Amino acid sequence: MKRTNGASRAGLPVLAAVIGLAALSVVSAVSCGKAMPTLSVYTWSDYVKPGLVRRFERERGCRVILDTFESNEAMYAKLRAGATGYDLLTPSSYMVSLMHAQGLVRRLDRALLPNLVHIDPDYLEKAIDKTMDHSVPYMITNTGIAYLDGRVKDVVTSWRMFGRTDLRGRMTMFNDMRETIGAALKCLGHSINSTSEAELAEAETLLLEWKKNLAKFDNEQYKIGLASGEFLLVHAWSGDVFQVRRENPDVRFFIPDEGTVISCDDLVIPTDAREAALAHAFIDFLLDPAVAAENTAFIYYLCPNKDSYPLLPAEIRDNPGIFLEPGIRAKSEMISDIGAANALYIRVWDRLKASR
Ligand code: N2P
Repeated sequence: MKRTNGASRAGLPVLAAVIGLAALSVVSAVSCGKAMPTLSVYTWSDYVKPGLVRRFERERGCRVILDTFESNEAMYAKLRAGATGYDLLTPSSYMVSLMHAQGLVRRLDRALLPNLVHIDPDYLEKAIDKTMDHSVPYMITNTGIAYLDGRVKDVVTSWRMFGRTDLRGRMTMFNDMRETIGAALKCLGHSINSTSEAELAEAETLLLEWKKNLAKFDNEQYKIGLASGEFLLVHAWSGDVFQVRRENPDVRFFIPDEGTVISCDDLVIPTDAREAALAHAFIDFLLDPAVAAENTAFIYYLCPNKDSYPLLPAEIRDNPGIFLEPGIRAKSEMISDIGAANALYIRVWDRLKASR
């Protein structure tokens, strides 16, 4: 009896607290009788600082759900297969032009995006959507090669490293048609946007030779694999490499002398978005110079936001893998939408993936 009474006396405040908490969470999930708005973002992995997402959720009283894709083509295929429910996407610019041509993305409402004034005009000059009609540049990626210092001998800063038979089984290249064919084209002195059948045939021959040395084609696990020493040399995106350098200081990165792929991933709102106003609010939040600098300092990709540059730590401002040297930049290119010639790339890619 005593124990029961004691337990129930102690239990009452606990019960009241539980009911109170439950009531609170109902209040916070419902505002003015409406469910809490949810922003559904479909993006690359490790591509936004989690603390900033939480800050936006708090400030706007909303939830943000992040779903990830590993390549532009995989994202596009999923949308074409009927995936709906996304409010914001971050495809690379060449994929944005294709999606725009197909009516898959909305024209942006500039009145909701006052922070567009911070975008770097030098970048916009080279951008495909120069007026930011339907896309806003989010992050710039430089593609290169990462390796483990002390574990790879005689490093030459060239795409030819993938031909090194002594590294057989310990290297990876991207599971990304345009990036990987682009690397071979660049190695051969051709454009990453070549539409010449002869040049693509040359690239295919080179890739078939490189493939024998690769452990796999991969876009996400490679960085952990490099940090752990499973892989010694990998085809890599700049920010991913600098993120894993926190775990293994022997990780090194270079942009091959032949030049490379520079990509910009853009923020776009799909035509069928349910939370377009909230998507605009999130874009504008990400473009605030202080937010952009904090995001870049965490993910190590560069947001082309001119007013964020002075706020970046020296480690980022002086990093030639993030701000490319002019000579390398001049030899590098952005992937463009090559229209019908894409079929040539698909054929090369399919044969490469099927080869043994
Ligand atoms: C982030 C992937 C980088 C985006 N994990 C490639 N454009």
